[in-house]
Amino acid sequence: MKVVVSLVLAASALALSVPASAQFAKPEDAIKYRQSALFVMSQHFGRIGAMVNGRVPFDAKAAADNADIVATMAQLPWAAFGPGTDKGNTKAKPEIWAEQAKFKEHSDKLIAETGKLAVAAKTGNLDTLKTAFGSTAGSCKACHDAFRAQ
Ligand code: ASC
Repeated sequence: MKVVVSLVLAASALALSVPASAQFAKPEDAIKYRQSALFVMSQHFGRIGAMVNGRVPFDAKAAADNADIVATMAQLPWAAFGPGTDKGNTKAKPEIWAEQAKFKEHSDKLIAETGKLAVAAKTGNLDTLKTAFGSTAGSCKACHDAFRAQ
């Protein structure tokens, strides 16, 4: 039993120490993964946007739930921009790999802004949410302008 436990612990430690880019079986999987994470994020961000823009009535609980999902999803795409994932069914510009520090600034900014969005949503105050939504959208746009092809 002890041996089994040790083996399981060793295997998990190994899995955790493998670089994130190596967690995808093939480059297409990494591309599909990051697009999926960004798509799910945009769906939930869009639901907040509909409230912020008055297209649907403000529902504080729904906004907070959506913002938590956005903040979680915002952490996921970046590990899937590893080496060799620049070609294929992707709008990712080569600059992502040529200017990695700048790209990381953008992803760190999104993670920070979506964290603030989740906090803002929990206040239940629509104006507070609007401000955080605007900053988050600005972060999405800045990265797209720099690093996503049309
Ligand atoms: C969205 C979405 C984006 C951003 C961006 C904000 O809902 O899908 O890519 O917001 O349009 O400027």
